[in-house]
Amino acid sequence: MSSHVDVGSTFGVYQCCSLQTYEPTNSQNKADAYVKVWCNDVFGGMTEHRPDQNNPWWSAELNFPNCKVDNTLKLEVWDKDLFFDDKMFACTGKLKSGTYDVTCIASKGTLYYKYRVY
Ligand SMILES: [Ca+2]
Repeated sequence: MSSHVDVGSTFGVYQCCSLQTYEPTNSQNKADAYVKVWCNDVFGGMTEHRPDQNNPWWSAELNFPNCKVDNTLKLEVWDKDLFFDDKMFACTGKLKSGTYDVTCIASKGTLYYKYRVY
C-alpha cells in the first residue's frame, strides 16, 4: 500500500468580475451579460446573467485544479438573448504566478477580473 500526496502543484482561482458595456444589444439598449471562462481550453464555468445592466458585476469564484503558470486564461463576455446568445468579446492572457487584477479593454466593453495562480 502506498499513498500519494500531491505537494506543490499549482492551482488557479479566478474571481469574476465587473463589466462596462459600450454596445448593449437588446431592444432597451441594455446588455444581459454573462461571462464564460476557460483555462487552456478547459471550460471552468460561467457566471449567471445580469438582465438589463450595462455595468454588471459578479462575485463568482471558479477553481481550476490543473491551471498553471503560462497557461492561457480565456474569458468570453456573452449577451443573453431569447434564442441565440451573442458573443460580445473575448479576453485572453497568459497566467503568471501570483494574484492579479486585470483590465481587458475591447471595442464593445471593458472587463475587470482577478486571478490567482499558486
Ligand atoms: Ca440580450
